This record gives sequence, C-alpha cells and structure tokens, in this order.
Amino acid sequence: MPLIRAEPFDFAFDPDSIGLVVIDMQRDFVEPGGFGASLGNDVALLRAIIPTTRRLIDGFRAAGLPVIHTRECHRADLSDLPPAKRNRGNPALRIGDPGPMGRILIAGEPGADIIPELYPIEGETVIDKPGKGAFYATSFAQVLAEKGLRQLIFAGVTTEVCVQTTMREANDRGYDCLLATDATESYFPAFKQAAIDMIRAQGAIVGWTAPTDDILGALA
Ligand code: C5J
Repeated sequence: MPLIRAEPFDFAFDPDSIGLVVIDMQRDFVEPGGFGASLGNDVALLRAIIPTTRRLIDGFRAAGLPVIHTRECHRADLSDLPPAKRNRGNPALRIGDPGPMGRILIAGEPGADIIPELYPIEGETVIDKPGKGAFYATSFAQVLAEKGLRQLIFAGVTTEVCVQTTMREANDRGYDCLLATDATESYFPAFKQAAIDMIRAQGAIVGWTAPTDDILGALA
C-alpha cells in the first residue's frame, strides 16, 4: 500500500477507499464582509491557503479520486438555526442578517457559496451542514458509504472549529483521518497549532497530519 509520510507515523492509504474533504471554503469565511469578518477576524490569514488547497484538490482530481466539499449554512427561514447559535456573542452581523454578500451563512446566498478559486466541478458532492461537524443533520455518512470511502484527507477552515469537529466525528465512526497541515487555517494561529498537536498526539488519537507535498507525492 502507498505511504504518506505523516505525523505521528506513516499513513498507509488505500486508493480504493480514500477521498478528500474540503471544509467550508466559503466566501463568508474567507472574504471581507462575511461571517468571519463580522466576528472581528482577519480573513487574510485564511486566504493564504487557497493556492495550496487548490493544488491538493487538483491532485485528487488528476488521480480520479473523490473530492467532497462542505458549506456551513442554514435554511432561509432559519428553521435549522438554533437561537443559541444565532444569538451568541456580539457580532457586527448575525447569521441570517443581510450583508454585502447577501444574508450571512444562508444557503443560496452568494456569501455562503464556495470561493471561485476552489469551486466544485461537475460530479463533486457538496454537503450543506447546519452545524460545525459535517455528520450532524446531513447526508454525509450516507455519501461516504455510497462512495465506499473509509479514509479521509481533510483540508479547509477553520482548523479548530469545523475541520477538527468533523475529523473527530469521522474518527469516532471508524474513518482513518489525515489533516493537510498547509491546506487548513484558523483566524488564530495558536489554535491551529494546538488543533494539529491534539489530533496527532497519543499515537494519532484523532488522526494523522501531513503537508500537501507529502500527500501529493504519495498520490503520484
Ligand atoms: C466557524 C467553521 N468557525 N467553518 N465555522 O464558525 O469553522
């Protein structure tokens, strides 16, 4: 089996059951005027991973391996948005409020869509999720089963929120999970590093980590 040079030890991947999951590379998190910015964050940090994430996606596409995208978003009537989530904190704009890219984190609005640089191509699955994790209240588990996937490479934003939550959910469901360390980012560099450390500690208690070049090298 091909090996990805990874931490805390090599990751043996099965080309018949591996897929890439790109978490929430949406305009609302990565562009000015969206949800991330409304919380006071600097989106430039997140934009820096776009080229690397694009290389990772292109590698999976070239190898004929599945790429799945997620979007954190809610129904227009907010029926899947718990008041506890909408009302938390004191953001400039709340989920559902009108902003420069349409209503914040609402399905179908421009801001909730995936950034043009990483836009899904024909045939790639997009999972809309109302939570931080991709398994909660979605068809993600069913999609993975239909595609026969058992090993998941993770990229996207933000490392310690939606990426880590989804990795933990996947790990508990028996998937082998590997995080591409330079194709994920946080608004808080220290949180990104802490998440990476937590994931791979204790003998890969949540999963493995590796840079994109090592993942692509093994794919090739
Ligand atoms: C957040 C996410 N940070 N995609 N969402 O609210 O990580």
